[in-house]
Amino acid sequence: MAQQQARGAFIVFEGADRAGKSTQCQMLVEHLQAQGVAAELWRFPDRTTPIGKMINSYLTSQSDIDDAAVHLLFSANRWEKREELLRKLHEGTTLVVDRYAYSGVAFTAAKGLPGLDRAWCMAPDAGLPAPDAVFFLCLTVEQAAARGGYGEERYEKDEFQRKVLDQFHAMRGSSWRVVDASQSIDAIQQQLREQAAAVVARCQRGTSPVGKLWE
Ligand code: NYM
Ligand code: MG
Repeated sequence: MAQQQARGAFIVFEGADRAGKSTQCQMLVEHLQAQGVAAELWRFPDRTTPIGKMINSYLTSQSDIDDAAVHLLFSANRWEKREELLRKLHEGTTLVVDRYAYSGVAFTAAKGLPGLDRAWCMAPDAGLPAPDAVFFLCLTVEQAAARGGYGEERYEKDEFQRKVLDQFHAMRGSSWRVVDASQSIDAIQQQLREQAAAVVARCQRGTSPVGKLWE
């Protein structure tokens, strides 16, 4: 029988822009650390790497990159972090990750370009480590708009966000926990803490190896 090994949990936050992911991720990591759980906050795109710098320049409209090519850069940005991500998990560190491959698929597929359908968008991420849980912060475009204007980055427009949301909903799987992001920050955080505690405990028991996308 394979030896059971305790490891950190891989928790991903997804949702459209302005759903509150970054705030909630930050609060969850601080809470876990206060509970004595080794935990780190990660985010994709990781804009600090050379690939991430190209992505940042695209998102801030300092450069134009072909839609297929930039999709592959977002994916490559996850692949280049794969080894470190797995190492951290196996060292026992829980990773709370602000966006992952689901954003990659949703944002490109939402463009509705010929040839870049959902299956094409999913292909480059196949085989990446799969998260143990996806927390989907669910907010309608109207609710997001009521929070004030979007930022200045590419994709931050109502019509496009609506298409992104449709893509997220089409991808929702059984490991997704859908959280109503229109609640108060504290109410949302409370639910996330309970869900995260269960996932962290399951991974600490060492009975669930890290899976692979899109299995
Ligand atoms: N985004 C993010 C993508 O288009 N593809 C991806 O693979 C990922 C991870 O980048 N509007 C988009 C979604 C966001 C933008 O993300 C920047 P953030 O979380 O606002 O820094
Ligand atoms: Mg943003």
